[in-house]
Amino acid sequence: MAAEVNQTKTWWKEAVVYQIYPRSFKDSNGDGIGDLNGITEKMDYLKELGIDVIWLSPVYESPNDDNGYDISNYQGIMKEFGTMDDYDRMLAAAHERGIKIVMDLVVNHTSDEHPWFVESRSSKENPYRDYYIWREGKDGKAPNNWESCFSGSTWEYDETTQMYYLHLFSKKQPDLNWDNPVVREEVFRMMDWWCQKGIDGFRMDVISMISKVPGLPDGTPKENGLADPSPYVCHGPHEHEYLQEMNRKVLSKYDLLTVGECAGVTIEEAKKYANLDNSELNMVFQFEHTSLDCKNGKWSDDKIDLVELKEVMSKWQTELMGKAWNSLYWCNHDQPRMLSRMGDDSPEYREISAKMLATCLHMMQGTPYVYQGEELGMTNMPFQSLEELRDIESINAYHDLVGRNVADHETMMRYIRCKGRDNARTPMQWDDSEQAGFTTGTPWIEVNPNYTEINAKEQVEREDSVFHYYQKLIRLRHQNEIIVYGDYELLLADHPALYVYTRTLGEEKLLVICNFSKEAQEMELPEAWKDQEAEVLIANYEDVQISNTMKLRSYEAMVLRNC
Ligand code: TEU
Ligand code: CA
Repeated sequence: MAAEVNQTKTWWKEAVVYQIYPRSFKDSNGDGIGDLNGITEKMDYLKELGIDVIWLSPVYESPNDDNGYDISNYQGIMKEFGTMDDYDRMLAAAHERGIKIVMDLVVNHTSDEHPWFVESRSSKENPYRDYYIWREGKDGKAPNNWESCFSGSTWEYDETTQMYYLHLFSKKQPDLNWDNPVVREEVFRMMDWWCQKGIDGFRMDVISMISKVPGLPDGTPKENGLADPSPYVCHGPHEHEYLQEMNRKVLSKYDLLTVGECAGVTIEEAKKYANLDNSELNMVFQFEHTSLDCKNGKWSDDKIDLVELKEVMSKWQTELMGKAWNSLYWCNHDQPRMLSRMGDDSPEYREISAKMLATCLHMMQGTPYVYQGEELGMTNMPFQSLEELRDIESINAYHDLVGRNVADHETMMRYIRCKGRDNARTPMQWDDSEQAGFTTGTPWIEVNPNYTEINAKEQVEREDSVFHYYQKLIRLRHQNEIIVYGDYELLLADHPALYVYTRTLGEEKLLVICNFSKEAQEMELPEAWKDQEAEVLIANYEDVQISNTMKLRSYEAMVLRNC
């Protein structure tokens, strides 16, 4: 039976993960850049929050073209972040507190400054040549019409050998050639080295793109003449074969949490990646719910529609039930802050709507991920000028779209305020002292001016804060198997303002009610809940009244349990 399979108990199904973007978390030495010693300093804060696992965004040596997602040495630490000794101390500090560490594995590409690429580009005969994807030009132009995720062609011409190399991201991120077995062995050896060190898992960056369709065919061009390469690079012909090989040779030898970042993943594909037979990964990150506001393209100010959100979330909840395991997230370092996106970041409703969004996600089936600052209700940043931006994706898109007159400056800045990745990358707001207590120096990216109201110190001290609400949600998950393993069912699918669902485990039932709107809403309790005793497990207003006709206030959320 489906439900039974999902109840096979494993620690990573019961865990709550906290994502750290090290550059913006805590600076320990005043150079304006977050670092490993800063993370170690804050380990007790994370312990207090109650999380089980840290997903550490890349800390490896990197020229930082894409903030560490361009790696030049997989077994060395970025100088700005500290040393390998600092890393070992951080890992020990985490383990002492029962917190596990999941490393970011970025192996679709390396930095162009990685010694492999330096060798590879030096001559056609070099033994490292086939570590990357080199092609001859076509009629003096790029080998095909693919568009990079960071604007422009995916091909860069290299003078030395007069050929082009493929880069799905920036030109400083050449794609590795996974069809070369030697490349796979190198990657597996490196992964094993980290496992031997005692790490607890991997978050695998764009792992769905490692196998490309042979021949690298042209795609359907858009108005700028370039094409989305996704059909030829996502879940390619050898994708699952390579992951199974990785699983056999590395993952299966350790007790790890593995999550694949799988752009473009469908339910059918997810069932292969995250199959319960454990032959590939534990779970994937899907992007359907974070793409709902990209109808007119990513760079627009479209909004997420609640009915569509419910449809997408519910599809993943129900269709993976008993077949594969879900990950749950609203935020990460590539997404704008969910509070600004789907909640209400005005001073009046900020906390109540942050708690509502958290309730909605944390009561679902899957492993929840909390992105740094989300537990404080951190918001998007009011970026005004190009100079304030640091993200290569936003900066390149600005030059591309403004350059081609597709958008003017004001429009583009508005889009970036809605969708830009830097929204998530402003420094963590620790207290109300200068620079939010993040650094004693000048931060590498500006602090959000709202740190005087939104900061960790104030919230840790205040019982009814967003921080304490997240703490309670995490504790509830640890204490109630139904939150981890219960079946999910959506109610009121077409309601434009309410997200209501149940969880069921044996005789036990939860009813989750979330008002996504500022307006008050009325709702009839489902028949099974009418005139019944029910316990309020958690709620974002203090004085909850249960009645057959519920009156829900602005952004009100609650979880009821049958008695
Ligand atoms: O992101 C992959 C990815 O799909 C992103 O390009 C995403 O579509 C975009 O950022 C949404 O705005 C991963 C990392 O998470 C990201 O930080 C890196 O820049 C990228 O891979 C390249 O390594
Ligand atoms: Ca520092």
